[in-house]
Amino acid sequence: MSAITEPFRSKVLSTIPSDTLMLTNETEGNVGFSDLPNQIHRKTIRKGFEFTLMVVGESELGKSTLVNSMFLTDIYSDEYPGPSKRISKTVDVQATKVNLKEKNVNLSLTIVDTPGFGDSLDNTDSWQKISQYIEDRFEEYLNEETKLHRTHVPDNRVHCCLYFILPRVTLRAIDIEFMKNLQDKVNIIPVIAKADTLTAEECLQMKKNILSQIDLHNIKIYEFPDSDGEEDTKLLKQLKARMPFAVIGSNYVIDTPSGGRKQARKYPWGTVEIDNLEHYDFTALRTMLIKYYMLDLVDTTNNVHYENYRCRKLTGIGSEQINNENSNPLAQMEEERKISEANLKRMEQDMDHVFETKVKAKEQKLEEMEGEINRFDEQNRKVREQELQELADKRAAFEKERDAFELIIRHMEEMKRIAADTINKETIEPKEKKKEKKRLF
Ligand SMILES: Nc1nc2c(ncn2[C@@H]2O[C@H](COP(=O)(O)OP(=O)(O)OP(=O)(O)O)[C@@H](O)[C@H]2O)c(=O)[nH]1
Ligand SMILES: [Mg+2]
Repeated sequence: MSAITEPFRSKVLSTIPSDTLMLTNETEGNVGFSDLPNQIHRKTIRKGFEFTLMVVGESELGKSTLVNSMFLTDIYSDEYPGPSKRISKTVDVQATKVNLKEKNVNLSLTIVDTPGFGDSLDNTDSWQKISQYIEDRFEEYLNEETKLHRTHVPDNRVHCCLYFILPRVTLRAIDIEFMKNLQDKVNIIPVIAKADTLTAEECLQMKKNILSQIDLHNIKIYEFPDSDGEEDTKLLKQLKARMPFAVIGSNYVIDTPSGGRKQARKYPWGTVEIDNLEHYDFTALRTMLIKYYMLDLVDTTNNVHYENYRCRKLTGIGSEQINNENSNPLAQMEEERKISEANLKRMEQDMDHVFETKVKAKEQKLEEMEGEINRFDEQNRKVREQELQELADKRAAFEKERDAFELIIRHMEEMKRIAADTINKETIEPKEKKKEKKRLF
């Protein structure tokens, strides 16, 4: 059935100049809202996507290698190594941003690394800085969102946390503690790191152990949703059944006999392609995380974790606003005064915190700039020294040449003088001889 009645359509069409009519037979009979998905598609393509992936796990578990392998890019390289290679290994949180493009789609990817996690002798509370980082990003987002003038609210919230587990039989206390404390703040996907160090049976056993421990401790990890697209349902179910993913990563690429190129790990006994689903779950993880559920991770972050945070934040303020109807007006005023004071104090603390963060960021930037300037100065100094040396060499060469030239000049003048003397002598002598002759006569 047509959405516009025929007489109305004729009326509308007759008011439009004929040369501007672009309707084809195909679009006639539709008002156009069937094209909304395409509009959304075009709009989102134009805007691009933002995604933040956090990697947590002990040093040397292959976090950076896996991130490189997953996004087929050198986010970390010899020139720009992972944070643990650049900074001291205390639990710190470091974000690296890269812009990726695949076909026409732009992805602004932020990788958040946590160098030093689990490296101390006492790892109690090593999750705290990470938790704080996640909350700080929520707070930033909340502040941006509640601004009077907001155009684009940058989304730096952590959308997914890959938690790397040591390839050893079961979870350790630190793993359980981390997941328990962060489960309500971020989508956690546990992965068994360096799975090539386990036999197939050990790997299977480890997966079972991890799942039962997660269950036992009531830990909420990210649940990939059930697919509703008929085509992929079976595949996604199979991939999901592989959780927790046992992964390997590699920065090496080999040429395959079929003429292709693949990321692989080389061992003394042979080569393993990291995307071989027969052995490892790298492809399962990448497919689920990037191809199918990246937007779901963003949505869950927004609708569940961020919403939780907002609620916690708002009820934190609201719970103090207890309105005791039975109290007398003076007591009520006193109560309100206390609430205002508490709110003021909280705002002050928040502002202090924002200020401190900003100061820290500024200081870090200044340090970096100072480093840059020092490097620049050092370079300039070396260039100047080299130029001075070259100038000194040129001056010495010039002075040598000048001395030689002056010697030649002096020599020539001497010669000239001798020649002049000789000529003089020769001109005086004949005259004297003539005089003598005259005297004789
Ligand atoms: N056997 C094996 N080694 C791996 C794997 N992935 C990475 N490695 C090696 O492990 C070492 C550490 O890898 P990285 O990717 O730097 O590890 P990381 O977790 O980022 O280390 P930090 O940044 O120091 O915390 C490197 O020598 C890698 O080649 C893997 O899947 N299996
Ligand atoms: Mg690293």
